[in-house]
Amino acid sequence: MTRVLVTGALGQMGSWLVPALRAAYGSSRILATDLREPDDDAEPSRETDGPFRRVDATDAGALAEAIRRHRTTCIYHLAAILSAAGETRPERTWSVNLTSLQAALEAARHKGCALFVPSSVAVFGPGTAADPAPQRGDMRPATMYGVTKLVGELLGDYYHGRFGVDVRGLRFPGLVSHGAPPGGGTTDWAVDAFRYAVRGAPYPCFLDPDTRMDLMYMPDAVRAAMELMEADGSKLRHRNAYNVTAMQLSPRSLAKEIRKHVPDFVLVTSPDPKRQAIADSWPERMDDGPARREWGWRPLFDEASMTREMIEQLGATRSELE
Ligand code: NAD
Ligand code: AKB
Repeated sequence: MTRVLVTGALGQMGSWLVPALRAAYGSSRILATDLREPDDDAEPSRETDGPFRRVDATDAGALAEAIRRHRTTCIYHLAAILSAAGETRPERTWSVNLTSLQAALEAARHKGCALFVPSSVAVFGPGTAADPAPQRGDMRPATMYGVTKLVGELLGDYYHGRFGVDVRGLRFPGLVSHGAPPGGGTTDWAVDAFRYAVRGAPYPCFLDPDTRMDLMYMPDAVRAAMELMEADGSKLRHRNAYNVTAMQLSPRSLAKEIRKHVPDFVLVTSPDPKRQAIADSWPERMDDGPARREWGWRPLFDEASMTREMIEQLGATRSELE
């Protein structure tokens, strides 16, 4: 019987993954955990509709205890500091991202759990082919976040080969969603643009409008993670971690698509050289051929269907965004 513990469950991805896991396996079998408590002032939210426990994922003892008490069979380890936030505190990013990962790997090893670890397009660096970045290529990330994600992939391979732990991972591109806002990434512009658009406000974009980036709508990302964890392990040659992708957009092309729904929407530039440098160091598109071949990955959302749904959903909660 599948019983799941999710770390970093209150973040952008966890707030979608937890409800999807609860729908698939039953609410009581999914324990959501995070360093922070759910917002008491918020409406009863999807991520708190089931068991929640405050756990610092860098505390190996506390994490192992939560895993034991929940009788966990599978861990989704989402807790991390993302790229832009990571560059403001690189030492802390190393410490949080890798201390928590090692705690999750050790718990998975000793309790016999499967483990999902999200990686990122950030594992690639300026030396990688930009379009497409291969599944295996030049991996010299220019951010501390990317370094921790690449080390995480290697650790996953090591724990699988050395101890037989069933660790699996995906290299996500920038994830776009409504609900919990993004937490300090370089691809946050692709969410922010929608939030400004539904408020009728011009969006001060921190990137050059022609910077093309690899993106995916969150429902596809959540489905990818769950499908990978259900896939036949004997077929997974690149288990830590698969490139996955859905669409490639620049701020200018996304603004054009948004204007089909919000004709007055404008994007103004408000450059941030630090985040621009990070974006410029990442590939524009990843080659997701191995994911398609080895476990049947296919994205369902493109630019048009994602934009339609984002505008509809954010428009319905417009007053909360103001
Ligand atoms: P997020 O910043 O929105 O959420 C991270 C969550 O982790 C937060 O709720 C935070 O409170 C929690 N956290 C931080 N430190 C913790 C600790 N020590 N113990 C427990 N919880 C802690 O991030 P996200 O966008 O939801 O990303 C989830 C995962 O997916 C991360 O590993 C990230 O690297 C990866 N990823 C995300 C994207 C994206 O575009 N969002 C893209 C690629 C990969
Ligand atoms: C970030 O921008 O840091 C994340 C990511 C692509 O990993 N969205």
